[in-house]
Amino acid sequence: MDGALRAVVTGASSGIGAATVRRLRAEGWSVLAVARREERLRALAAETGCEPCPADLTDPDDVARVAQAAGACSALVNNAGGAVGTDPVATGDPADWQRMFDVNVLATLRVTQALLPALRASGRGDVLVMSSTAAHVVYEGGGGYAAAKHAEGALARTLRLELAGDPVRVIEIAPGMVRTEEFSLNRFGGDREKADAVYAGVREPLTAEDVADCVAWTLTRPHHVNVDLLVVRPLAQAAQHKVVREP
Ligand code: 8X3
Repeated sequence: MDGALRAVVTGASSGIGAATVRRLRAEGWSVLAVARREERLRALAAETGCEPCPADLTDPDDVARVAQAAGACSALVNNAGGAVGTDPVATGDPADWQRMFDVNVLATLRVTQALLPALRASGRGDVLVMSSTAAHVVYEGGGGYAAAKHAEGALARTLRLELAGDPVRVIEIAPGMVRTEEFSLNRFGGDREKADAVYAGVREPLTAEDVADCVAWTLTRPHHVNVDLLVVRPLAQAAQHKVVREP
């Protein structure tokens, strides 16, 4: 691994983001870890040697600070995001939908715009977008999240077209069921019982480390190899609605 490689990872304070920071650091990357929660970032920095960069990606000034701190980087892992609620479209709260657009789509847009000059200048840049299987299929109660993730996927595909000829790959990873400490808990407003029910009886949902492994694999292919889209699900989830649950 070229010691000069430097990545920016957003949503780095937990779950897939934190696992990605650990994995890239273990592979010798220099990593700027971005998230809102400073204490968690500091702990991750003490553990891995990443550089913590506390920031709220819905704030343009914070995004400008991230770009400043990133300096000469070659990879951006747009991992920040999340789901809010499981209401049907008929009764969904527009504020939840707005929040999901802000943290998934607009955060990715802002950070990508801010870092593109550096990624281009690296001569071997990567914009990785952590979408979801919800970027490709819809399901009942997932309207707002699927709409935001579809938009994030559209951003990635459009950007790939617009960057044709530039030395910047655009990679989308779309994970299905991943059991992390916070994704479902946040979605259900902290209701542990509802969050746990998502994974009830499912043998081996994906872990954050499984997805970090995908991130590392896509980023470390020879640079002429662009993994456009990597869909990854646990073996127990044959499709969004086809989940094997053991009693
Ligand atoms: C998470 C996958 O199935 O909850 O991005 O939409 S799902």
